[in-house]
Amino acid sequence: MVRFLTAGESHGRALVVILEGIPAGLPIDIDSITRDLKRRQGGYGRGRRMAIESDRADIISGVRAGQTIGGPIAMLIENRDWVNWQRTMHTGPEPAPNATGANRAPVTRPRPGHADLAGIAKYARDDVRDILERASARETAARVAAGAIARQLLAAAGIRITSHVFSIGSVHLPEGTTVSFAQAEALPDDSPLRCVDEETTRQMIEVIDAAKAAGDTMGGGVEVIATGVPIGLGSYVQWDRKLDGRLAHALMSIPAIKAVGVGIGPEAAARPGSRVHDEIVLDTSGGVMPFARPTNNAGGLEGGVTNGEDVRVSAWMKPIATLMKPLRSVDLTTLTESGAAIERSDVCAVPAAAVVGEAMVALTLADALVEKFGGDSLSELRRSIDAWNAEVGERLRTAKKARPDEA
Ligand code: EPS
Repeated sequence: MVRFLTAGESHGRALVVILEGIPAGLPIDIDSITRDLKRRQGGYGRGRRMAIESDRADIISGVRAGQTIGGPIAMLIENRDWVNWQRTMHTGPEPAPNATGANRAPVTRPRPGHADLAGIAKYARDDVRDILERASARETAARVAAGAIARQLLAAAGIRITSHVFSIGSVHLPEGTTVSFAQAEALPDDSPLRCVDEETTRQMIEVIDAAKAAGDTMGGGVEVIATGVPIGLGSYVQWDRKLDGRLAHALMSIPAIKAVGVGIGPEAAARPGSRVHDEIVLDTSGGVMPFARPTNNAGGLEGGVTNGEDVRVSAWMKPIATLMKPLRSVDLTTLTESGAAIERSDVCAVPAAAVVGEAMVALTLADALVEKFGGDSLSELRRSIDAWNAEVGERLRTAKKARPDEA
């Protein structure tokens, strides 16, 4: 089982992640972890915090001489901003004598849309900071570090993952556009919005600029695509083994994600079956299976099982909850109506959500891969993937010949 836990507050000392279940013998490329962390920090519409941070994951266990050794992989990502927060975010009862940064007043006006109000009620805290620090999307840096390792495991099995942004607010890619894996993968790391269309990108930038000028924020939609995924991951036999459900959970758990789609998603409910289901045709071009699917409306998942096509999942993000022109709230100390608290924040973090989405899909697929093919070491895992590919291809190619003999 590939699983992970994160810890850390947005303005605490560091984020921590423990990733478990990665087989031994996987070479770890630190630079590609750093690259994913950097991609998460980018995108048009990010706030000043991203200028302070330059995220790097320090591997502190589970890897030796550049290879995984089978034990839990622990990583630490330091918050550079910590120097400005030591007198507010100290873990001891008092700040250390040499603590730096301001001693900030408690946050008392919960922001609509954030975890603030529900959090203070649930955890019996008075200072909203006790809630927002952990509810912050800063935590997703830890997920991206873990996801970067999951991605390296998947790459060893021939699976690659990419993403793109298809909408910001009401601006979206032209109706009917399908973005191929190759198109999304070709987006440069410094692409402003991870959108494949230039004109749409221009309009998205305009919408973000207008929101910023109005003290407002913007959400949008992202799609994550995985290619090279073997047929047969996940299962239909029990509700919690369905891979579409597991991917939906993984994506929905990203802060601010309000809806998830698989393949054409909600559009499938608006079309007749004849325009939804992907036909099966014979293909003798030498792939693992003698079949092809001319369309992929299902997003590579049928019955909660991968069908060998690209896995395509979408997530819709709401606008960030911190508004520079705040919505109405109530001050918890005076019980009077007042504008919600203003924390430094982003105007739009949809491109970052795409990168976090890649990480969550990578972690979920890595779990499904290890579940199906097992193995404590990479060579063991690879052997069983190769054996499966040979066996499934052979069986499906010969089945039709075998039938007359049986009669
Ligand atoms: C984020 C770090 C945060 C925010 C943002 C994402 O840093 P700070 O609060 O210091 O500016 O920029 O978080 C939120 C929008 C949120 O609602 O929590 C990050 O590392 O991605």
